[in-house]
Amino acid sequence: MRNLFFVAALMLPMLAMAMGTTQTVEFKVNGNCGGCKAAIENAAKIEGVAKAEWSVETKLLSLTYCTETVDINDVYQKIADAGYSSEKLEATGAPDCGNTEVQSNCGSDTEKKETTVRTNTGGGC
Ligand SMILES: [Cu+2]
Repeated sequence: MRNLFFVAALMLPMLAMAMGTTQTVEFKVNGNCGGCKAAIENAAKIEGVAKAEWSVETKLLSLTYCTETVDINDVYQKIADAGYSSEKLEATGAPDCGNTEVQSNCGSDTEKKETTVRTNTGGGC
């Protein structure tokens, strides 16, 4: 019984490592309106992403994801595919945010301002 406990205690950290950790990063995505917000967040929410929140004011996307299941480059790609440039990747098409009035401005801001990427290591995932 004691042996079993010892093995379990030894296995737990290994298991946590294999399962990856939860990380939160912040990076700039060029959007303009509430429709952009929905489109960006929707594009960023691939499998393994726990939370994607984009701010109209700061243009920063806060992304919480599992390092084991998510390749962050896939998220950049999805956002670019949706028509939005990020500081990592240029948009591949025009955004469809549903806001026809400001659509000409949405996603077209190509200013590439490097922003601080904050990384918090959370629990296992
Ligand atoms: Cu928009």
